[in-house]
Amino acid sequence: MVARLMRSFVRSLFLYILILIIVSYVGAGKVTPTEALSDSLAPATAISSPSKNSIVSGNVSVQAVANDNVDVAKLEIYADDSLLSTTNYATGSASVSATYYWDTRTSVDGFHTLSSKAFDSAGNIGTSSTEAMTVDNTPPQVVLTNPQTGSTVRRNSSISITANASDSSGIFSIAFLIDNQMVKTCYQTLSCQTTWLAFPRGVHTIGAIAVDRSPGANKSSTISTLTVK
Ligand SMILES: [Ca+2]
Ligand SMILES: [Ca+2]
Repeated sequence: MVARLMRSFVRSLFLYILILIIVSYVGAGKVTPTEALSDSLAPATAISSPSKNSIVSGNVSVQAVANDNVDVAKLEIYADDSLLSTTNYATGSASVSATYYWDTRTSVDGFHTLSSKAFDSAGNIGTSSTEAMTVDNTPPQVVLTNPQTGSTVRRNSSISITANASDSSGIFSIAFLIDNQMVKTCYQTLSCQTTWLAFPRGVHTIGAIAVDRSPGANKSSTISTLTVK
């Protein structure tokens, strides 16, 4: 009798302990089948090229990168708020990149932004920070300030040739050509000067070419004529 009671007590105690273990294990949220499969972490993404605050012109290679704890299913690239490209990836691609060739000539010159958006296969969305860019497809302005076109000078006189240039991206160079021969180049300056000994007699051409500091190296030129008598 006592032995049966003891066996019953031990069996009840064992069951009680077992239930306590199961309740505490599940209650603590250690592992449940649903949670083991879920993914609540959004992918991280960024514009990796061009670097922020770049001056861009012409065709620009825009690169975005993304990574996720499980996988990146899709990566989008945006200019301002317009979708430029969508790239899809195979299941299990945890680290990805995408490239889009952006023709900046389809955008007006000035301030623009680039950003990216990454989606994982669980539907989480990660958004990059917004990177500022300046589009410059406009050639510089250049003016030959001396000599005045159409003027006449004496043979063997010393002629000062001067030009000014300006551009929203800055000036890379100003070059002078006399009768299509390069005679002088000034760099990183808005004005350039050289001296020419007027020779021989006849009509000569004096040209100035300015190049801006955009990656596309936009350029402008102007030409004057000068008669040496
Ligand atoms: Ca994820
Ligand atoms: Ca420019």
